Amino acid sequence: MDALITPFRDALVTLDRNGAERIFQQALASQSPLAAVEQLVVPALELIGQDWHEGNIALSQVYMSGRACVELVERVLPPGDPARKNPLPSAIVVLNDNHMLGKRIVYSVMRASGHPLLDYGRLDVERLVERALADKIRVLLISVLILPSALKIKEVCARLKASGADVRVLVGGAPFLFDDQLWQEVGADAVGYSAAEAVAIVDRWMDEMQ
Ligand code: B12
Repeated sequence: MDALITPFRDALVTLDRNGAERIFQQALASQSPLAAVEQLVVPALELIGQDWHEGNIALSQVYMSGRACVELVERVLPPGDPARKNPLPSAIVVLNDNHMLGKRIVYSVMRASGHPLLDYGRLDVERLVERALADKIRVLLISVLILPSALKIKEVCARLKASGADVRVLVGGAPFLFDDQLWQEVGADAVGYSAAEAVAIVDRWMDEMQ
């Protein structure tokens, strides 16, 4: 799979959609859809982020690459699993920023694994706290990809805690990959680095919280 990452990245940044599609299909021939997404799409987008950070490509190329990946990934994400194992109200949200693909993947994989959760889309702190309290959310998944959004999680956790809500917060996204202490600094209960980890952590919490 590793050998496919660079050609896939190259196809994305040169807007070669057919090439990207071909390589994605090649990955799907030997991997499950989730493994293809996490081992090919995610690392290729990380390389693209790095390229942009180093000034080698334009933001428009990052944008087009993100869009192409959304289209490829949407087609293979699993549907919800009717065998529910999660009776506690749960939700997922992107806090403030505009990076939606990670949340989309985690949402689908959670649902496919028997955790039906509300999709709050993208909210700011104020509206997230309001909604989580109104829905009596017990497990809240927050996805962020830029550091300023990650730092805002601190306010969400503090306000939920101050209201006396019995809620656990699981966070994920790029800033937590760059700094492995950050999740504790923002007051979250756990961090996950992939959709599969999100499922494992929430599975464990469900046993502990019943
Ligand atoms: C595509 C992209 C964009 C696209 C987003 C399109 C879209 N609609 O999603 C566009 C072009 C809009 C964009 C804009 C910007 N971006 Co950008 N972007 C990226 C890029 C290249 C890929 C992101 C992505 O989709 N990855 C694929 C997904 C599937 O991966 P993921 O989100 O990490 O999710 C996985 C895991 O993290 C985890 N996960 C995610 N969420 C959660 C939640 C939970 C609860 C759990 C358990 C797990 C989990 O599971 C997922 C599946 O494996 C990243 C590079 C990177 N290293 O991530 C930069 C990156 C995130 N962007 C960055 C920046 C700086 C920006 C801009 C500020 C640039 C600018 N100057 O305008 C703007 C900000 C816009 C905004 N306000 O949000 C920086 C952030 C640096 C930082 N830490 O602050 C990065 C890291 C690039 C870099 N190396 O500098 N970007």
